[in-house]
Amino acid sequence: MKPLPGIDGIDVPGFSYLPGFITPGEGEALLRYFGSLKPLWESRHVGEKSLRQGQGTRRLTRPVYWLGAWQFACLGYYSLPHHQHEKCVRAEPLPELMTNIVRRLAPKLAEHQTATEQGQTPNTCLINYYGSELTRDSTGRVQPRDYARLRMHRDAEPGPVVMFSLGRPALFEFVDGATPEQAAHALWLQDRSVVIFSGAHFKDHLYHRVTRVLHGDTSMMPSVLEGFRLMRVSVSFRTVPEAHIKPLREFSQEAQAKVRGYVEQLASSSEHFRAELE
Ligand SMILES: O=C(O)CCC(=O)C(=O)O
Repeated sequence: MKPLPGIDGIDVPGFSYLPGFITPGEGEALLRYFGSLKPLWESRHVGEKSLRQGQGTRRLTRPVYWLGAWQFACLGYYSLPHHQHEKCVRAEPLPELMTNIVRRLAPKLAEHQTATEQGQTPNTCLINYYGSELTRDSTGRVQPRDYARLRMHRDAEPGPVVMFSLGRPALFEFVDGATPEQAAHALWLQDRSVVIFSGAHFKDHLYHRVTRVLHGDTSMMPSVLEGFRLMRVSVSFRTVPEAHIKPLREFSQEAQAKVRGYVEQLASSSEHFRAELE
């Protein structure tokens, strides 16, 4: 199926695409803010069985940063979407810049919310940094390796998913788990666009993924990690029950030990995580 180019808006039950919803000024300010964060390239949780079978940890396909609550991969976020205990570590709050845009989206969001979800606003988000890792080959030449993709998955948090896109266009696909080789819907997400999806078809039945990000001029993208060329940033907002979000010190010793290395990395540039460690 030929992907839609992402130039025109889309509004069908369960799916809205709003090109240019984020203003150029907001887009620049968001990129400056994302550039001020130090994302983590986390490793996924590996179950006991996989460990026994000799499988090591697997790195996520891209560096990430969470606001509101950090749902660490090594605590099982990606492998156990329905587990809620010891999953959400209290993180920095969303900046006003982001909450203002989400507030402007409220009327559209309300169209996607069920009667019991009305009035809820997302309280956490995952910032995905898509790009190429720059490594040197044996002759010293820089070899970019394109990591700009995200495997098929569903977001398990309740309510609609809201996503921002900034930077190079990304091919976003919905797929049926029974036939993942072909996309059920495909769309190029353009710079400064917003997507909202919800309901039985788009959120609960289909999976979604990012299969590629277009190469091209990335001069407006900030540099966030050494040896990494950033091409695109996406933000997916979620609503997590506040009762599930805990400060790290309230986690078990075992869970704290799993994430300590990451929190130490975050603490080197985050006041919030520095305080968490103390
Ligand atoms: O990068 C995107 O546009 C998709 C992000 C996404 O699916 C997610 O964060 O769960």
